[in-house]
Amino acid sequence: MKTKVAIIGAGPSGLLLGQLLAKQGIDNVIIERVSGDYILGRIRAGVLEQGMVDLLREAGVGERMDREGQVHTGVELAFNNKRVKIELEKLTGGSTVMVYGQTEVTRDLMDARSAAGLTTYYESSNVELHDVKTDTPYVTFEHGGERYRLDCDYIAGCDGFHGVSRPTIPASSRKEYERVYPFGWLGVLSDTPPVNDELIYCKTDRGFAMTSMRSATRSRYYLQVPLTDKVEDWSDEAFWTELKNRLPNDVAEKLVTGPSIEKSIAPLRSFVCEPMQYGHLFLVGDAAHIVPPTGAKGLNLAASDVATLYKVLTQVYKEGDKDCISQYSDICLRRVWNGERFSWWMTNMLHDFTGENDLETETHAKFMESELNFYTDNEAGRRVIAMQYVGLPYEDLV
Ligand code: FAS
Ligand code: PHB
Repeated sequence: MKTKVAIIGAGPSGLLLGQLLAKQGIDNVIIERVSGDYILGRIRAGVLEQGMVDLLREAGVGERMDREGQVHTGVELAFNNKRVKIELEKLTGGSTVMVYGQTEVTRDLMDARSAAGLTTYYESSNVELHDVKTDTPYVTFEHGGERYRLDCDYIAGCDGFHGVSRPTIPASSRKEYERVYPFGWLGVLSDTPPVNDELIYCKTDRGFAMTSMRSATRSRYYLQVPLTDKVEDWSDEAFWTELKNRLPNDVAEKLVTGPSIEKSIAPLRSFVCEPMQYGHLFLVGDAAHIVPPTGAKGLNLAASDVATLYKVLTQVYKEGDKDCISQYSDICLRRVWNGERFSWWMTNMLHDFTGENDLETETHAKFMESELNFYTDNEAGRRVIAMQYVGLPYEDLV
């Protein structure tokens, strides 16, 4: 088999790239490890930056998002018995975010790919990338009991943090940066009306909590929990009780509880692999970087990687310009590190890092308390938060 671009992974990165390339007539094949239903069962991001919204519309999959998504003009930070509104639209001169779940983005992309008759090999195994430093790379994989070889010009590694693409780059040719946080996020999805019309990030002595939503009838809530916790340790009742303990009183009073339809614990880490390109292999999204979800950047950084790779490959195939390939990694990494720093900063300001009688962490907590007060007490500080939350501009090729 032969294609122009082999895409490893049918998450949002792979599907969005495949859709955009197809619109330019650039043939591509996606090879995915699990089933489409399994991917749709993973509950992840909820907030889309304007750049991602625009990209989904450009890919021709924005119709349901525009109909069912919710445009948000602000978010709230709650701490020290006060609620501070970060007026995104006002502070950035018009930028907003769209609340529309990653599950729905993925579903729209899957439906569009299927309708376009594009090839996706779900439930593939033993995926291996070969000769990525040559002009004739190829992928081998097993599917339906058969072994396949896919020859291509380029490989897009959209296979997430645990994928096969990043390890294909020799350890001597890549540098990995990482910070693992000493807690996780316990998330619950419930078919209950959201407790507040905007997201609230709550910092409390009991730990972080967050209120979000997927629609007017479906809510998403999070609690900071120790890494030693297991999801089976948390009954629905225990979750709702602790959430109420961490929400501002006037919000807790309004909380509508109900059975969880999804409940999971996600570890938090900051991670970046440099470079994001090796020969004819490009790393995209979580395959190259991970952020703690406190800044709502994970999915959005994946989208900006896709935008850059889409520009590069369009330039290669439409203009015959291969020189632009060398720009991919640097352009992506400039925006990735901005997202990493913002996510690390928000995580440090809003979570409880203190250990038992640990002066180091208690001193850190005092610094972060002062940081949060300083940046929320004045409009310039709130503008710094707002500019990063809505997303910094995408960079064009030079
Ligand atoms: P993905 O991991 O989504 O997709 C990679 C795909 O590659 C998967 O379908 C996988 O099955 C496949 N794959 C892996 N190995 C393979 C192989 N060897 N061969 C073929 N296919 C292979 N981001 C936010 O912005 N907000 C959030 O609240 C948020 N919450 C999250 C919660 C959790 C538990 C996790 C894990 C992530 C969360 N994220 C969040 C980040 C998340 O949204 C990612 O940024 C997003 O899924 C990135 O998309 P992809 O790069 O496509 O990677
Ligand atoms: C979510 O709705 O899942 C969500 C929103 C914002 C975040 C993290 C998660 O920062």
